[in-house]
Amino acid sequence: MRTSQPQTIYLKDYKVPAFVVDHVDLRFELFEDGARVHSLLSVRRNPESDGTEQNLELDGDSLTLESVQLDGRVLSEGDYDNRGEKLVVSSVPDQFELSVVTWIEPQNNTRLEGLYKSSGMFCTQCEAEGFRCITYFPDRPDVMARFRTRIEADKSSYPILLSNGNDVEKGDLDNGRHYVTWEDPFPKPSYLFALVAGDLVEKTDNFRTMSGRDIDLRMYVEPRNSEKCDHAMDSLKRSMRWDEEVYGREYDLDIFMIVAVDDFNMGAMENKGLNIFNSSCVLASQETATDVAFQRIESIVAHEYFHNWSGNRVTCRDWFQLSLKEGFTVFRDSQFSSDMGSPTVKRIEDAAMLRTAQFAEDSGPMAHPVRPQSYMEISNFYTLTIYEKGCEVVGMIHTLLGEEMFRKGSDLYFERHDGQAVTTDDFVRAMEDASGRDLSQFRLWYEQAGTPELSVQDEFDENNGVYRLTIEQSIPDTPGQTDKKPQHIPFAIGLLGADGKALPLNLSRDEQNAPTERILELTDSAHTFEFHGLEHRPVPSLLRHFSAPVRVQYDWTREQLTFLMSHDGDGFNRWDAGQKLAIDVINSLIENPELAVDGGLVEAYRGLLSDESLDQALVAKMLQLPTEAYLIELSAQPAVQAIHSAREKVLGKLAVDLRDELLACYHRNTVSGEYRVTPEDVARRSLRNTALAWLLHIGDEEARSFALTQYSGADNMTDRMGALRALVGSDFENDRESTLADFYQRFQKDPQVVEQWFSVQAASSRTGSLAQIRQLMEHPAFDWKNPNKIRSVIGAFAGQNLPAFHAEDGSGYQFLAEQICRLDDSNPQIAARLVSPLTRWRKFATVHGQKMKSALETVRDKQGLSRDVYEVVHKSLAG
Ligand code: B3K
Ligand code: ZN
Repeated sequence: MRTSQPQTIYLKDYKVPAFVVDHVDLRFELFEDGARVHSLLSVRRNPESDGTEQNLELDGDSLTLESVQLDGRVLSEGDYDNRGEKLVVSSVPDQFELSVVTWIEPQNNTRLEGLYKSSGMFCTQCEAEGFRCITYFPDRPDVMARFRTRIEADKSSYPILLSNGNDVEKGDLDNGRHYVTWEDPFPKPSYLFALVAGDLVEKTDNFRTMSGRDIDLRMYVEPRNSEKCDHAMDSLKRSMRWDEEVYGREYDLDIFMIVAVDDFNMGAMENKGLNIFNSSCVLASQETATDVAFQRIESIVAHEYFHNWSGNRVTCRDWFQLSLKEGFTVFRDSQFSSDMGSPTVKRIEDAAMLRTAQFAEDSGPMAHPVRPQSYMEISNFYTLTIYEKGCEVVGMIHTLLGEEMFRKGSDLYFERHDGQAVTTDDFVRAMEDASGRDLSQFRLWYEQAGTPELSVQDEFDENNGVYRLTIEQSIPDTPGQTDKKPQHIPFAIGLLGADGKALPLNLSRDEQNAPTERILELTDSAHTFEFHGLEHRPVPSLLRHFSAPVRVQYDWTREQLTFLMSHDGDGFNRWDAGQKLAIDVINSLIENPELAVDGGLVEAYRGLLSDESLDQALVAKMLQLPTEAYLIELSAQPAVQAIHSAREKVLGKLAVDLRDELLACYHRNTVSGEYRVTPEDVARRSLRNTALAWLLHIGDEEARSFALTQYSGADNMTDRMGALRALVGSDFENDRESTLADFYQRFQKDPQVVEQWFSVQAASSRTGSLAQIRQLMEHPAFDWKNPNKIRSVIGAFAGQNLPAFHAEDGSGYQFLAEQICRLDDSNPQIAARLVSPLTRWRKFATVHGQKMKSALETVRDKQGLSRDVYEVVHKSLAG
């Protein structure tokens, strides 16, 4: 059990390790009632440290110590101290071998950190600080060692024994046991260690690298999942090829393994040569996974694979540098997804997520810089800021340097730091050194928290044909940070003429052949740019491709937005104009619910639905109304029920007025032939399912029969789920109930599908009342030990079923507090994640805010609160 008054750890206190470990020899004896871990460390004093430290300090957590030997001599209890979370060995020599035996109980490990059991198999999760739950070790990323791992277990229950690197020896032991020894030639931090033991089927494939080496690719899954591996395997091969072509990075070991486990705290883990995945992020078949899941799997497989260079070969010096590997790797995986699918759609998805969720984080009590200055529990810092804003920061460097210089920079970074544990500053320096660009001001993106706000004013000087754009930036205060300096912001723009054509952006009177898009670089708190040679006042297209993670304030008229929706040359801004228009219309209904829905919006949507010459993938995105979560984010004091009603009213109006177009869209987009996850087919299925959902929303009888037919006849999960979701979102109560029952009947043996079944109900206001949520939690398929089930019921309720979560009486908040307290003892990481919806209590109107606050207080007052939940709750209540 962790202490309830955790310490804060500061970046400024970083010290190089006093001792380094060159080699680790591990032997695991795995049994049903526990595991014995023998560890032999080759330790030496770090020549880079000041050499004054007499004692060796190793981290440990929940370990039973059986013995300690130093250079073969058994130490007695006076020679070491293992009270608290450390093993301190006194007065050690400069170089020595330390052998430690510990006993652990993976079968009772519900935190899912370290070594634990999931559906009968042993598996590990060591990032960030799980290795210390396996054995005593300097569990910090700047200690990089070579690992040799021998695993011993019962042969019939655990025929497959895996660890990092190459298998170098195997054999049988007495009592029906066997062993396999693995050796990883690459020095690595302990967080990349992995072990798996189970009764798994192996799926194999191979990949020839650019230098002609043959790599064995292996996937290990439970036998019932053996038909769900192809997509991940194909994604892996595409990722390997792409990383060679785009970054010149080749895979380095002879084997690459992927294992799927059902109980996993997050999506996946990039352990060296042995990636471990949450089953829901790797297993797919067309009957059981939606298009969205197929795409997510492709990007997560790529992400973990890309970590082999950005994270494993070059790792983080300390956990404050987490975004060094995460931001860069997310950037790499989004480039990859963009290359594999539709770049515009990918950009829209990334920006929408960032603006909805990261901006919320950045303006709440947990706001922190991309490189934080302090933390209590590092698990709380695997955040949208570290990952997604971190990705945007790397993306801005890419924009400022251009493709070629960026590649020079990444080559230099990998070459210079291969085998090292480094900082975000080292990354930026490599980019500077390779390109000759000065990024000193740019570094503020790593240091300052908060989302920059740009306010844009324009004027047109008719006499001189000059269009003037003034842009001011400011960055709001965040916990512990005020008076921020202006940041270096790449701001992409274009100007449109009355005919919708892109105008040349002449920055001076006599400029020739000016481009029609420019990246303006903002570095001061205010800039004015002049564009010359214009006959009429242009319509500006601002922050194209979402070129920086900032908020832009400009007084758009509805006419300008409608115009940009159909004319902007930048697909992203076309989509964004549609969103802004819809937001404006929804907001006016929130202010005045009696108002009629603006016919201009209906006509704009009619245009989208009818014009088949448009990019249908973009249209599919444009048809999605802004989410409730985003509308809440944008509002200074959100009234959730009013937002919900206004949005529903707009949806209803669009569906009624555009019924013919929606029916035509539904029929036109039937996809025949083989199931493929191409941008075209994904767009068609999405359009069709959106049309269906809208029509069911208004109770259309014809659409109802289409939904029922589509549901029962579907040959893929996207269509089946699309129909189910449409029915769940309708008032056809009997159909809703019978279809949900049928769905469970069909798929009850498949946990990944049951999770989708849970979440479609928990996320909908029609099926996710608090009473219904409690019923779902009583369902035999619900499992408190399985994070996916928690996320699909409790997470979906609090994160997506917003009218129910924000119920007037505060019952949603108290419910969540109750679940957090319950989970805190068994799985603190998952419990801490669930606190997030409550952290923004200050944003909500007093009556709601106070109820959210009191739910937080309920959690705060729980006895023996974990460090994870403690940090989030206390920071949220502070100030
Ligand atoms: N690096 C892991 C995340 C580990 C989370 C630990 N609490 C997965 C990833 O980002 O690739
Ligand atoms: Zn990652």
